[in-house]
Amino acid sequence: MSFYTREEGIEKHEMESIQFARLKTTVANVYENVPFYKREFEKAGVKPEALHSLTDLKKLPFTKKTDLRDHYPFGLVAVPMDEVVRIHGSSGTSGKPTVVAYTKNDIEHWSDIVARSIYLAGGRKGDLLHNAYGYGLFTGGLGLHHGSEKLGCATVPVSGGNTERQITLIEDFKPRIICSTPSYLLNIGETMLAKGLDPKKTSLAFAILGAEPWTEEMRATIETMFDLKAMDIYGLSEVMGPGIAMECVDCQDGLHLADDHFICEIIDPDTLDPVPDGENGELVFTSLTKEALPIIRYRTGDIASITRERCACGRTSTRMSRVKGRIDDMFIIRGVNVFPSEVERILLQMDELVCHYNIHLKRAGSMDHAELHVEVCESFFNRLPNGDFSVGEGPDLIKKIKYSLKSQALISMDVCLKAPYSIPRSEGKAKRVIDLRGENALTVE
Ligand code: DLL
Repeated sequence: MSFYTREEGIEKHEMESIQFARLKTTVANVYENVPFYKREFEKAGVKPEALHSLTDLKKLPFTKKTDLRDHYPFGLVAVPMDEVVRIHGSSGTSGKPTVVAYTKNDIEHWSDIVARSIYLAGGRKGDLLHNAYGYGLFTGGLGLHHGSEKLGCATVPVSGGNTERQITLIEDFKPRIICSTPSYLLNIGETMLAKGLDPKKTSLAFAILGAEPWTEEMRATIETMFDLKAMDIYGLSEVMGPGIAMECVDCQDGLHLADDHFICEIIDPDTLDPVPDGENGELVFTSLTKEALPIIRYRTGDIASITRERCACGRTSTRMSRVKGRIDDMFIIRGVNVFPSEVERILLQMDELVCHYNIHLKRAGSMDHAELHVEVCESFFNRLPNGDFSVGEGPDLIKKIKYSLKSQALISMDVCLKAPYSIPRSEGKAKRVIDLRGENALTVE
């Protein structure tokens, strides 16, 4: 088994001593150089000297998204601004972005981390990599780009959108690897099929998919559609960008965390207590090597679990599960907590449906209710008289969907079937929840 770096295979205790040394440096750095952290540490009654082992990390206060917003744009930067060589931002849809900064060394480390991630996914020097993540403030495009070049791949910086051109370049350049959101790769595949092209016949062997929640069912759909292997990549701009964790092509069994650069904790988002390995909770990250914007115990709002068991590929890194969703995307219908990914998992078990759906949240009186809009596949649609969902097999399919949601996940939703291609396609992060409840109506990405 070949690893990209030695660190991927070292024993836990050796990794922990690397982590502890780096943690001490990071904590001393933020205490000295970021007034916000000095204040927060003082409020919590801790000094950097109080760190005697990794377990002391939990004495430190959490950092939240609002802390980054409150110090917009550069209030949490720990180095003089003339050492900053790059600025990125979060992909929020409204208001000001959450800003993050990088030094030259930060970009070097990030490139190494992403190069290792691409290697984990099967990429090798000399491969051609088609990068359909958006270039810009979003970290997806440039993050994958620098890692790909570092690994030695011929990198095609296509960015998101212009699907026709994506297809032309895939056909002509014959890339071995594609990077995009899962929903956008599905869109590319469908567009190929509509043009009479067979996605199975492309040169693509590996897909590096992330930036939004997706499911094993979606993986199966994409892998079959393109005849490739699809791996999950996780990251967030506040902590660095893509590459914080990456699945290996060998096992596709959880995402390998970059333990040498980040410490991951899982907490109960209500009590803030640690959650045992294997149980879902909120992911919290502390950076270990970042210079421009080191971050301490950042609450991501993402729900997942971790395991410290060695992967069958031989790597010893901590592995995290697929992200189930963000706490903010979760909605409560009749007392049941619902993540869109749970709905997706159930829908994709039905041959009559395709992976294009969204959930409309509405308020009737004091009650919230959810309406699922989901597309049927073409062959089902063609069997309906005049495309009318209220006759033929339509009502039975609605009943079947409602029953599956209720019996498998206790979810009660109204169901509206939609004609093929009637739900807007994603060119980046798919919009799964459309909140139509009153004044604060918003669309959750
Ligand atoms: O989405 C970074 C990224 C780019 C990751 C390309 C992977 C590939 P942000 O725009 O800051 O950064 O959004 C971060 O997206 O907190 C998660 O809620 C979600 N997310 C990212 N990757 C995954 C994933 C990038 N693999 C937010 N599965 C995170 C589920 C993901 N959700």
